[in-house]
Amino acid sequence: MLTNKISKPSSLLTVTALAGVVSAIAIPAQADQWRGWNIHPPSYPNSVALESFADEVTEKTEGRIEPKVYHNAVLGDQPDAIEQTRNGALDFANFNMGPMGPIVPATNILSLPFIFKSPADMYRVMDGEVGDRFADALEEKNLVALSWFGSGARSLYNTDHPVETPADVEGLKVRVMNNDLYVQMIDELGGNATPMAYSEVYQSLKTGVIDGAENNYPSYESSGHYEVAKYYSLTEHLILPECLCVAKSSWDDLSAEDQGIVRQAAQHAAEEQRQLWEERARTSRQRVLDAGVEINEVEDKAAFQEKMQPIYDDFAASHPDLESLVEDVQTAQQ
Ligand code: BDP
Repeated sequence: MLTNKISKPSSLLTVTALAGVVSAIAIPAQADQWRGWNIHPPSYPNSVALESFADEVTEKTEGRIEPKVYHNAVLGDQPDAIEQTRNGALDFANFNMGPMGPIVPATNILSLPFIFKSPADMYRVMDGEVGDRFADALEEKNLVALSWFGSGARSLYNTDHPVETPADVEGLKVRVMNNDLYVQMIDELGGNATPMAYSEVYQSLKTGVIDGAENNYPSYESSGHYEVAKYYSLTEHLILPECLCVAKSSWDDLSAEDQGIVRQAAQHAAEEQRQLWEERARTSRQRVLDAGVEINEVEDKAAFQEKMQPIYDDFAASHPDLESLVEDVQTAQQ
């Protein structure tokens, strides 16, 4: 008879050992559940690509990593989400480089108006050695940029009139993303800049807190801003890259094999996003036209470009260490 011979400590040991066996059977490999931030609705090109990223990672790691994407900024606004990803509270995200400037000064180069000649030039620069230097700067702030998404070109829109010359911006209250550089951008044109979260723009346009904002076709359309701000003027002043970024702490926890899988999935996601983007930019343009939006070309873009010169001068004066990178971005497009 075993019963009365088993002392308490050893029976506890048995229970603990058994529990270990049971849990080892129930959860063969502890899945790493990753939380991902996304600002856009599920049908947006970036959202679809992020879902593909999540699926590919889950499949290829055989469930060791299970990324889940939270759309529509339910996990917070972009500046908040950047902080949360830097400190590891979030594991991955699709971030625009605009609101990154206050944290990673080098990325402000990407926000210098008209720095990129076209979206194709932006892709070429970011996919090459120059792009790697931006990724290095991000990594110093605990964000691992695995691939670059596109976001077309941003143009000004407002509730009142077409913008054809810089003088047409005078006195307009224009929402910008959270970055002092954009405040200066609107100031130089004689407007009043209001940094504001993306989620607040629709209501603020509607109630007249602001007169306008600036964005690409897909965001102008999917956010509904076109319903209230009917004049879309093709200034195309910003061509901003976006990253698929992973929190450094989450990245460092991965085996080399899983890092390879995650990096490749991020690259596939960027390819998909860039393709979907082209289609969506076209359909968004058509949707806003059908809704009665007035789109105007800006004949004299040089007039806007000239107004931006003080931003370049001030940036050079305040960041002499970044001047060579500014030049490299420019010469890589020649
Ligand atoms: C969209 C970007 C998004 C920005 C948004 C904005 O994809 O990341 O947050 O513009 O204007 O085009 O805030």
